This record gives sequence, C-alpha cells and structure tokens, in this order.
Amino acid sequence: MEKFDHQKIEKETQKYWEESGIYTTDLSETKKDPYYLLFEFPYPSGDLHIGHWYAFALTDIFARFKRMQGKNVLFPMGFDSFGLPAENAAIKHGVNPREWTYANMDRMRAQVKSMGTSVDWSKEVVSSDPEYYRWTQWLFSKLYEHGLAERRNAAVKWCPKDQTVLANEQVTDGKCERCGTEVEEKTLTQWFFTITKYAKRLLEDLDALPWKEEIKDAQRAWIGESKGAKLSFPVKDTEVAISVFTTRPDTLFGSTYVVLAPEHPLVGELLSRTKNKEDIENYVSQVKKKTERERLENKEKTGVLLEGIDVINPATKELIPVFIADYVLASYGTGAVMAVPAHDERDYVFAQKFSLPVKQVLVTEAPVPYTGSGVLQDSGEFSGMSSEEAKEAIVKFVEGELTTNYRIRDWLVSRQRYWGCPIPVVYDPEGTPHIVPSEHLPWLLPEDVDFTLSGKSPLATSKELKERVTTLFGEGWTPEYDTLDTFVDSSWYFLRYLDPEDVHDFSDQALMKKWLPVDRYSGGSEHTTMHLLYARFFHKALYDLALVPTPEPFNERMNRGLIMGPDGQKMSKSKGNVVNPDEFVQKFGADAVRMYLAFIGPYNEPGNYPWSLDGVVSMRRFLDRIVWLSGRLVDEEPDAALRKSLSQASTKVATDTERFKFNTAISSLMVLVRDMDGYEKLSKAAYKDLLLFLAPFAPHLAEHLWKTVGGTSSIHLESFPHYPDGVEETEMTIIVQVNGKKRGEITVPVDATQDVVEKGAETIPSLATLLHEEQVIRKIYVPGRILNFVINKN
Ligand code: ANZ
Repeated sequence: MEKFDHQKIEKETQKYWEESGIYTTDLSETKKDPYYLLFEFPYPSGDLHIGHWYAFALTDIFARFKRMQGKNVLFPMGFDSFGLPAENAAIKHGVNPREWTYANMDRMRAQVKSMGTSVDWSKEVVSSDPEYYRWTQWLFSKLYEHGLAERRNAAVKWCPKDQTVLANEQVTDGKCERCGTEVEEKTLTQWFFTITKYAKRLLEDLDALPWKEEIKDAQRAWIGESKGAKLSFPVKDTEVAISVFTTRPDTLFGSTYVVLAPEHPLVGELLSRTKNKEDIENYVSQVKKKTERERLENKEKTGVLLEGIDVINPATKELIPVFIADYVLASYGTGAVMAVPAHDERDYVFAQKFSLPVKQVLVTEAPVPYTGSGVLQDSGEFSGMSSEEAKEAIVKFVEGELTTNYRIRDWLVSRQRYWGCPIPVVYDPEGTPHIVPSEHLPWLLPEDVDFTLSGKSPLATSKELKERVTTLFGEGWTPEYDTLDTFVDSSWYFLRYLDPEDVHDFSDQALMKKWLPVDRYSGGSEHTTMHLLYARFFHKALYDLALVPTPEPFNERMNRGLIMGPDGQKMSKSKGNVVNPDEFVQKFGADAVRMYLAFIGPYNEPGNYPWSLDGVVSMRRFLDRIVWLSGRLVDEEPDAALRKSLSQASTKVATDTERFKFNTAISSLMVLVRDMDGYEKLSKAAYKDLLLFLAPFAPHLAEHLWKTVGGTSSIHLESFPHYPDGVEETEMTIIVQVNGKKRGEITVPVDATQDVVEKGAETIPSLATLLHEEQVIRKIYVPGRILNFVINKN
C-alpha cells in the first residue's frame, strides 16, 4: 500500500524537475502556440510569506494547465530588487544593501522551488544587476532624447530633523511620521516622465482590453478625464487676468468670487497690491506643511481674502473678490477656480464661512447648493437655455477656450535614495544635463557612500562617482545624484525575460514579435493603478520609438485577493498573526498547502480570505484519499457511469481553471474522487485521468503516483484529458438571458436546434410575459451554452 511521504516525494520530484530541465522554455520553437504567463516579480524582502505562495503557486497551477493543453508556456520569475527596505536595513543595522538583498534572493529562490513551481529560472531577471539596469538606463536615455523625460522643479516634503525627503505616506498631520518634527516643503529639481502626454491614449486604449471593468474603471478614475473650459477673469487696474478651469461654464453668471491655490504664481505677483500681506504669507506657509491628501480631505474650509484685489466676472462685468484657499490645488487645471456657491458644494461651504453672496443661476426647487444641471436663470441673454446648450454659448461669449483636463500628473521618477538605478545623467560646468553615452553604461551605482542621512542624496557622498565623472567628462562636470523610482525598473522587466542575457540590446525584436503582448498578467489589486499604468505608458512610449512591436504590454490582467491571518485581520508582525508557510509545508506538504490556497476562494476575484489550519488538514485528507485509491487499481476500462464522471470533471476542471476559478475546479475533482470511492476495483485508466486532472494542483504527488501507474516520463509533459464526444450526453443546459442578464435555464436535447432552444426559452414563465410585451431586436445563440434576447428597453 502506497504511503504519502510528502517530504520524500517533494525532494525526489523537485530534484527530478531541476535535473531534467522540463520547465525550460524554448522561446524559438515553432510547433506549439506561445503562451506568456506573467506574475509580478517580487521585492526580495526576505522570507516568503503565505501571500507570496498565493501569488506564485496559484499562478503556477495555470502555467502547468496551459502546458498540458499543448501551449509553449513561458513562465518566468525575477526580482524587483531595488528599493527602500534594503537601504533602511543599511541605515538601521549597518548591513550592505547589496549583500542584504542578494542573500534574501537566495533564500527566496529556494522557497519558491519548495512550492513546486514550474518557473523557468533560465530567464531570471534581477533589476539591481548592472546587466539589467544598464538597459533601464539606456531606455531612460531614449525617453530623454524624445522629450519624454524632463527636468523640472518640484516641491517635496522635507523633514529638517531626519534631513530627508519624505513620501506623502510618511507625513501625518503635517509632521514627520518617524520623529514628529514639523515637515517643511522644499523645492528640488527632479526628473519626470511626461505620462500626461499619453493620458488620452492610456484612456482610450483601455476600451479594447479584455480586462474586468472594475480594473479599467480604476485606471479611468486615476487618469481622470474632465471636459471643461478655461475662462479668464481680468484683475482690475492691472494687465493680468486669472485663468480658471471649470466644468460648469453654464454657471458663470453665478460666480461671486474667485479662489487661487496658495502656491499660484499670481499670489506673489499681487502681494504688493494687497492690504493684508502678512496674513497671506502666514497662510501660505501653514499650507505648505499639509500633504495634498490632507488638503483634499480637509473638513474645515480655510482661506484668506486678498484685500484690495478685485477681478471682473467676464459675463456680468461685476467686480468680485479673490481668495486663496487650500481646497484649490496648484497642480490641477489652472490652479484657480471661479467659485459658484449656489451650485458647488465646496464653494457653498466656503461662502457660508466667509459670508459671501450666493447667486442661483439655475431654475430649481432644490435646496442650495444644487449641483445638477437644468435651465438657466438670471444669466442675461442665456436665461432659459439648458445647461448643455449654455456651456458652449457662454464660453464663446466670454472668449474662453474649451479644454480637456486630466487628473493624472507627470510621473516623478527621481528618488533621493541610494539603492536604486542611477539616473544616467551628468552636468557640465554650466549645469546643463547630458545623457551618459551608452558606451559608459551600465552607469554603476557607487559603493563608497554614506547612508547616515546627511541631507543630500547618498550618491553625493561618493568620491568614486565624482572622480569617475571628472575623468570621463572633465573638470567641473558633476554627476546626477538621484536614482530612479523602482516603478521604472518594473515597467519593462517582462521584455527582458525574453532575452535576459543579451548584451547588445534590451530584448530581442523577433522574440518580442512572437511573444508580446503578455497573454495573461496575474497580480495584486494594489497594482491596478500605479504599476499597471506606468508599465502601459512606458510600453506605449517604446512603441512610438519603434522599440517594441505592440501598443499594449498585457492582454489579460487578473487581480487576485489577499490571504488574511487566521483572525481575519490583515497579516502583520505587530498583530502576531503572520502565517509562516514553511511550517505547514513541513507538516502537510506543499501540495496540500497549494490546494488549500486554491480552494480558499475564486482566484479571479479580489477578496479577503482568512487562513485556516482546518482547511489545510482537510486538503491533506483529500490527497491521502487519492493515494489510498491507488491500492484498488485493476487493468480495466471505466464503465459508462465512471466515464461520465470523468467527462464532467474534465470539462469542469478545464473551464474553471481557464478562468482562474481554481476553487470550483477542485470541487469537481472532489466529486470525481467521491464517485471513484464507490468502486472496489477501480479502472487504472480512469485513475490515470484523475492524476492528470490533479497534476497542475498537486504537482509533486501527481508526478509520484504517475510513476507508480506506469508513467515513464513526467506527468507534466502529458496532455490534459479531453472527452471530445464525451460519454453520450443526452441533454444540455442552456442559460437564457435578456440583454445579457441571466433570466433562467432550460434543459434541451443535445441535438436541439436554435429554434427548439428558443421555443424552450419561451416557456420560462417570467420570460413569456417579457418577450410578448417587449420588442425583441435580436437573438444571440451561443450553441450549447447561452441564448440571449436583446430587447428594446423603452
Ligand atoms: C465652477 C463650478 C461651478 C465648478 C459648479 C463646479 C460646479 P473635475 O470634474 O474634478 O475636473 N476646480 C478646478 N480646478 C481646481 C483646482 N485646481 N482645485 C480644486 N478645484 C478645482 O472638477 C472641476 C471643477 O473643480 C471645476 O469646475 C472647478 O469648480 C473645480 F457649479 O468651476 B467648477
């Protein structure tokens, strides 16, 4: 009787996989269809936690499944190995960030192998390797040459005590999160990628992507398209005018004051004409301590009147006052708004506080502020017009300009950090930037740096870097001291997987043609906006430079959920609810852990799933049951009933696995095993099919048992069992929809024609009435699956 010694089996099978090289993908092979399955390369934080298992081992199920379906699967892995934690470890414990990072990667590689993943390690990419970042630098230079990388001033939050730049997340209530010191704002010259130039295309090209609407909507919201107009409010007795961006030019006659962002350049210009200079300056310096998020969230509206300044409402010609207030952001639109308190919530609250007039210009019974559209009143010749008509007419009347604004900002890629890709730029004695010529790439990260926060970027403390620049470029030349945001590293790593050792190019053109776009990209929902949007932008930029063959990098994108602690809370060291997978792998085996994670919930939908020990135990029992069945095998073909179970399992496992519904795929395996339990003598052929179904989920055990039933090579090179004609199914179930919504199901003979299916559908009671009253425009029949009635919705 076969015993399930998981430790022994895992050791043997993993060794066999490694030695046989069965997971190495021949990228040039032409007989099979290529399938590029990507998962987000991890940051090498050290130990693998259960979340990593969820990310890698479950995607691995799909990689194995696709191989069994006859695809030539590329399933690579690498490390996103630049980043702050390594530098923090250096500051805190005095360890070398490189050594710390590379030791972590060694540990993680071993752990990833322990999961039984079928990763092709020959394609590995490590973003902190000079051979990799040399090409990050080269791509940066391409973007620079084409005006997509620019240098400008930008405000950063600065902690005067820690002498460091803070990320927005590190500022709370205007104070440094680490030491509580009041944060200051500092202006630094920094590098940007002009992603805003691509805003429109990033938005429009989303439509054709086969992503879930919720993922697309998150990107749409992030890009934030807003159609409106720029209108000009002349400042009385001056030559200047305040330009505002508004989405509601139809309400212009109701604008009773104007608000500037405190950082607006006109504030400085107008300051000498004001009567309350000191108040204004005080307010401006207060605001600098707040982060943008705090400003947007601010509960209480604050602001200061610019005493002595009036502007002219271009429609009414009336003089109205000007305020500065922090609810207006400098970086959006024109940094100035025309306030219409009767029809805008924030303006209304502000007007109440400062006792400003509220002038209603839309006909409505609703209480103030009424923010909808309607028919204009009190708006001169435009009274009586609808909002929609009036918008354009009023813009024309005051000689404004229709514009589209995007909320997305240019991508600030400079980091005042050490452990990142050095920006390949040097400055001549006049301070003009020059790209480091490609013969000097990789532009190496210096080793002789001081991490103790000295107020400047650590690279500025390197003697070697300074000397390097002097030697190569001349006296008076200086290096760029900032490094690149790690999101730049992760914007192209999937291109490098295709040709990780190429020293002449960042990737291979022919292979990119064959393998791009990535077929399916599996990742965390937290990367829906930043990483996914940055990578799309980067790829489009490279596409425009004819460096990549496709306008989009990824075809399908699937977001997964989160594994929570056993208490249902997010896992964290401080809560003491972190699950260490190694312990469970030791005890129950990697396959049981994989299967449990796969069973915990639908992988194709982000959700929060609490880890449960009982769940792992019962998965182990299920696997034990399969081992136990191997003691009953006979050399016989399955009977009709068993053939039917096998056929059903085959269909269900295949369709569910295809859609990342691993949980229900496993349920159907359970049904099959239960059916097999009923046989005292079990057909070996049937059992072999069970093992083939199981192989993607429990790769070690399936491999092992395969050998015991006479398999000569790896089970993972076999095909997924198909039952083309199946066991004669006599009936089929058709889903009936109206306008795409499920309204019922009918069962019809398998050979039923569309006519017969339609007749059947009309017998569904709720449908019968609907179909009579409504006018059916079209009927769409997906044979054997769905009948959809498209009806007129009046
Ligand atoms: C007058 C007005 C009247 C507005 C009204 C709204 C309703 P979205 O849709 O997000 O683009 N706005 C413009 N620039 C701003 C800035 N820099 N900071 C804060 N608010 C700003 O929003 C555009 C609207 O937000 C603009 O339309 C402007 O207020 C405000 F009944 O102009 B509106």
